[in-house]
Amino acid sequence: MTTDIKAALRALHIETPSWAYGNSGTRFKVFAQRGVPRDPYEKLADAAQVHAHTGVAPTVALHIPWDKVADYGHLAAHARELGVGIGAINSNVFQDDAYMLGSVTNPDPAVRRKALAHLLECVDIMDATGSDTLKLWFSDGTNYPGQDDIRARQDRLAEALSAVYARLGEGQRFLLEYKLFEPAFYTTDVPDWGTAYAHCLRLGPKAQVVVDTGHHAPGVNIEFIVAFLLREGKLGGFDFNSRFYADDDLMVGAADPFQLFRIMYEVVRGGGLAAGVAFMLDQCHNIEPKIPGQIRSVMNVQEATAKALLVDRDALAAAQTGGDVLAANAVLMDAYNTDVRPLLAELREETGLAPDPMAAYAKSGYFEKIAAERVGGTQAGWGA
Ligand code: LRH
Ligand code: MN
Repeated sequence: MTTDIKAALRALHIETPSWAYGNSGTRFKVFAQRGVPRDPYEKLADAAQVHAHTGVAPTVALHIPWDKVADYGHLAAHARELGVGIGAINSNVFQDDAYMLGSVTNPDPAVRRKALAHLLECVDIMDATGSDTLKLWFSDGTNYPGQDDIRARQDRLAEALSAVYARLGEGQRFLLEYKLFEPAFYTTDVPDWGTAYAHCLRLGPKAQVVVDTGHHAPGVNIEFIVAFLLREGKLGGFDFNSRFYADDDLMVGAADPFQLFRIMYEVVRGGGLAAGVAFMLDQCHNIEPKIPGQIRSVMNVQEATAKALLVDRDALAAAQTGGDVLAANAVLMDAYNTDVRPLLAELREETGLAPDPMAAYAKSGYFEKIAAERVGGTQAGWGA
């Protein structure tokens, strides 16, 4: 049992987002922090620290144009030298003035062509970096009833998605991300898993859904969505974070570790650990130090996964089949209430890592080094 669990945990692959290493905030304030990267190369160097201390964060998601460089092949080679790889390429059709009334759903065909051109450019960047995943999130929506035709916008969205789908090469896929609201406050054109799923189903196997854990209405049972999409072969990945209210983008597992456990249990139960599901973090460390924030987040996913792997499936199945509600619930709670930190510390030591990645990073002196070196220039953030 433990050997298999350890093998599954060793194979866990958590992707960190380049933008988590830059400055981030809210409309009220973006707080600058010392040592923040000034370019994608420095972001990769910080991401490599997270992998060096956890052993399970070998790829980094890029966001275009935040991570725009002259030579993407050179950036990918630099990543390899650092011991990491380029993961999902994230498109950005939410920060250009042209997109005020939408990007691919905009009433103006010229704006739609501009947005589609960016999405296709992102596939070119996948080719140049060796990435096999394009992540599509559309801020598109409306703020007032009547502002635009809900059905016509779906037609425009479907047209753009078909064009991107047709451009995908061998072994490439796109993940369509949904979000209930924000920045639009009346309709959002991809507001929920059903809309994303329907578009992906119509397109084909290279189109899957990404579940951002901060993108649901309060009270939505996310693990049900996970179980359903896995069963359909349409769960492409996660944008992990946590929230108390809306799209807070806090550290995954920080606000609701039990929810993360329930989600990872459905992943384990549905064979999602070996189904090409991308476990990506999508977070903003507005007030906490960035690299330790990512290390803690990776550890939170590891702990939730270890607990999910500890569920006694036979006892659970017996209780479920026997209709023994309390026994079935107890099986899951036993796993959740198990302290898996000693198991993970042991696993790290067995793979030559320090048992406590947070302590190891703090002792490494890396922060002091980058804080001293990274003076001047423009710190990275959510601006191009
Ligand atoms: C939108 C989102 C999307 C990203 C952005 C950084 O809220 O979750 O995944 O492009 O955050
Ligand atoms: Mn996201």
